[in-house]
Amino acid sequence: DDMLSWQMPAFHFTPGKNWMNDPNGPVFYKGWYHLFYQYSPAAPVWGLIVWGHAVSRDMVHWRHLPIAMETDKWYDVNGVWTGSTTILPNNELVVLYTGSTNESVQVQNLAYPANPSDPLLVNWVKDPANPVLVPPKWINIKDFRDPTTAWLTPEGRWRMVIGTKVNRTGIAILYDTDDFKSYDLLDTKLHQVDGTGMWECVDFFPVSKNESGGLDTGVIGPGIKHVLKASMDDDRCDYYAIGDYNPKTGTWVPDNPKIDVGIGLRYDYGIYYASKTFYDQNKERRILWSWIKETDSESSDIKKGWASLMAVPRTVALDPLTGSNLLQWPIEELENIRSNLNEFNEVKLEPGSLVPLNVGPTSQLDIMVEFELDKKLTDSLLPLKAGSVPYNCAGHGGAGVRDALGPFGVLVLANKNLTEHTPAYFYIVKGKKGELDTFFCIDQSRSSIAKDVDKSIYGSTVPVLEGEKLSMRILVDHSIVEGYAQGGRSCITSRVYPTEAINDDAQIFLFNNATSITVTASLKTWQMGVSSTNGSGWVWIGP
Ligand code: DQQ
Repeated sequence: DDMLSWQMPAFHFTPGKNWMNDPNGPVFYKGWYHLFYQYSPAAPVWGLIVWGHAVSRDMVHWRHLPIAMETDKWYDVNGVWTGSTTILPNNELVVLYTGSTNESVQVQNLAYPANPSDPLLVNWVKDPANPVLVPPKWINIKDFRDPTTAWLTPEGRWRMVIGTKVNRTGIAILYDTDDFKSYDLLDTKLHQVDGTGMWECVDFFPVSKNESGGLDTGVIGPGIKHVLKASMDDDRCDYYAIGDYNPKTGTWVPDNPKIDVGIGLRYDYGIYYASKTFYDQNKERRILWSWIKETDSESSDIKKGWASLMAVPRTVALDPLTGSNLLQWPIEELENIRSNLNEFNEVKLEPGSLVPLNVGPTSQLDIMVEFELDKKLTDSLLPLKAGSVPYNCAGHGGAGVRDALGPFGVLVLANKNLTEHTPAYFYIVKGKKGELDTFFCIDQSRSSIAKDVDKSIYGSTVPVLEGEKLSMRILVDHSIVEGYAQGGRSCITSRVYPTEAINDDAQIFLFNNATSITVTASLKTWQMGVSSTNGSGWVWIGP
């Protein structure tokens, strides 16, 4: 039916049919970007997982390849689970992945391309030495998974991280190896945080304080910080922290213990899980992939025949201005599928205004907006009273609740009478000490008149520095809306399932629900990928 087929994204990766979860082993090899992923070929629900495989020249147009690894060995017969690729100095690839054994023990296995001269890497060999790692005695056999990319230590050994937990403490442990077959567990833990539960899909990588490009995983030295990320099985969110890594002791310490892993910063304040980065040596950048699940009902997924997509690949780097958060931004290749630019300059948004924008079809859009506020008004705003409940996006009723300095932003996937619409907005409050706090939110509460879909309100604070305009970028692709505030300091991914605001009936608006401030908006919008797709899936464009 039209509504369900409309939900298929056009420029986000999906397997087309059935179920997908975590991105696995991303790598650039002989001119091709490879994406493997947790794939359930039997149904659009999680089940017996194999490695799906697709390749691309630009991470925008994809070609699906045969399943790379099946559940055909006793050590992975219950699932070929998440893993990572390492590029050896001679340019050979090795993959480490978690297998769920015939007894559901989580073990680590080694695999490599059957034919390294095949740039498409169609066939894979599992090493006869598998499993190469079994859970140490002090770890539960079902809490030992998702090996990272390995890197060379100053001693010339390979080192990688695995996530685990003991009781309620989430832990990242390190192994050193020379040949990827026998391993030494380090005595120290890379890091651990009490009360966080199982750490899935741990990621660990360096970022530069001075340069905007990415760093290969093993790079250490002055001017370099290290990011530790864990996917929290407890609340299904990806948390990261920035800190210092000591390769000698094999430990990592967060810069700010208050925003430690599992406690503070998230890659994304919406739906975003089991993400993984890789160093793209082709363009010297670090790329972040992430699984975005469905938030409708399982019966809808079965009806439409597919479930889950990948967020658009994002570059990640340390924010040079704050030094305390990452910047995530859609890869530049996505700009190649932009067309039909529409520009609006200095649109005045009086308190309570709603301005329709005529930009043509709106189910595949890239929107970039800047907002300017009258500084005198922000100065005159009264600080929060002692004892009053601080604002947060989820708890204050969404985009319909009006206050002095917000909300204002963009409505996407809106129908004519606004019974369906998804607002992305800023909301400014003056804190108890008189400081301005800016929130970036996406409100799904009226995104659909359907009853069986998630309608949470997502968001968090976003750092805004002196003299900066407020800016947001919104990618709309049928059933996914991705928001990036302040150049990617804060991101929100939401899945929305309108029933009426689809096809030609979907519109976008600017809005200002603030009661005491006029906001000036300037924006650009582009159609995304409309020439190369028909809006219902992927079109392969050959090399
Ligand atoms: N998904 C995989 C596991 C991983 C989890 C299984 C995270 O390896 O821990 O499909 O979503």
